[in-house]
Amino acid sequence: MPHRLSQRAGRTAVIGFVLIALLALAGTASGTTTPDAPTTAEYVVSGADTLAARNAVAAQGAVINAAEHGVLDVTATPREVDRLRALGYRVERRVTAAARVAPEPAGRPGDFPPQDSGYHNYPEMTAAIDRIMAEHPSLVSQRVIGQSYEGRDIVALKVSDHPGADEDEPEVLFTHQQHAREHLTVEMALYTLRMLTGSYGDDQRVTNLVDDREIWIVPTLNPDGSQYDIATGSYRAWRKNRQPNAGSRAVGTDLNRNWAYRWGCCHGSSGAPGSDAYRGSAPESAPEVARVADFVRSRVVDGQQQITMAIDFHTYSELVLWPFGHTSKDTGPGMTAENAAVFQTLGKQLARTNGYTPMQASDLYVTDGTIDDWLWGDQGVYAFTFEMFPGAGGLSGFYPGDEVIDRETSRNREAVLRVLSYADCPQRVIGEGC
Ligand code: GEM
Ligand code: CA
Ligand code: CA
Ligand code: ZN
Repeated sequence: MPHRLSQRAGRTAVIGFVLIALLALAGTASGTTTPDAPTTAEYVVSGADTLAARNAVAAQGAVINAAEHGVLDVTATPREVDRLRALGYRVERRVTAAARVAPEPAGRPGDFPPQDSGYHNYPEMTAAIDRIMAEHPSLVSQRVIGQSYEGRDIVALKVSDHPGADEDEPEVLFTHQQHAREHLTVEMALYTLRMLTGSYGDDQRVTNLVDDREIWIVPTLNPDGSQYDIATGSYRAWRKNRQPNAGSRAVGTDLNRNWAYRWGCCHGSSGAPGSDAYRGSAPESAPEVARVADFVRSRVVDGQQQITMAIDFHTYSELVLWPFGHTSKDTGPGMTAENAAVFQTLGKQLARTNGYTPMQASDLYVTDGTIDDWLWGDQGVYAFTFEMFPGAGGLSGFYPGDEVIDRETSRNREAVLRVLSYADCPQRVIGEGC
């Protein structure tokens, strides 16, 4: 709708929107060479200052990491760069490697650099969860819902007052770290777990929500990529999972292009294994996506999906996004005017609580095979994507220092609680009954 678009135009210009990874630069910066030598690199694309232009860039398979004032930071393969130039865009190699991507001094292999030791690697995350569960056995239970490609456990934590029982209560899903380098999102999961358990019994609002909801937290969907990102002790800026691709040296699928709703439909992902937006060989071809999708489907009881609302956490750009991403239409098949009003009203309300910028996902550019499109389109879950801190920042935006963790996770406290509150009847936000 025109009025929405014009409203947004100004905002969109100043949005740093983040999408994808940067392998080549990271590898070079950290002085490492890997057998799967990256084929992508970071470029600056100018002359792309409209939504149509962003969609055209994304449709070539390039991943748009940020869009500010018509200048795009993209991660692209040489072939994608050729296609962008053929379309008439000016494309320059970005030469300055972000300082934080090759931090000095480097950490121990498989760990964060010493100055970022406040972040949790996968074993540390597991230990932190175990400690919280030991402190609050009556509030948290854990389910291993499957394994990653390399065999790491993917877990779903359940927070509720009777976590061992399946009560007849609205369920809410929080997912984290589909993209390896978005480590702040794991801290968000730990924050939510600590906040809900730590305030239980003290804070009446939290107590009521834990009593009357069943809250699922998947703290990482991509443990393999996460560990790979820090495997050398320096950051690689890895995005995808670590699953090999038949017939290619390029490793990995972009998990957030692999979900089974209108997969690959709309020029919002890539069919090239070397691309950072590679959608995989088939919907749910990534085991991590398949296991989480199976878990979500397992929450259908008596024909009714128990999960009513969800947030999928990413970094960075400080955005609240909602479906659909695969089409720029506001309404249409699978999205009534009332559904769209719920998303818009609640999305704007959530954004007021954390200072992020709200918009329909496709107002940045079209993406297909994302989790929020699948959760809504296939499962009827009111699902949002949050892009956390920072608002802008190139490649280093993925690696804010650990001193921001407390501030930038607690920044989402109110949004998390608000989603939990509306989970019994999301339509209430527009004054409709259930
Ligand atoms: C994103 S989120 C894509 C935006 N669209 C939808 N439907 N959520 C991505 O997956 O590229 C940004 C990120 O990676 O953080
Ligand atoms: Ca239940
Ligand atoms: Ca209960
Ligand atoms: Zn992401």
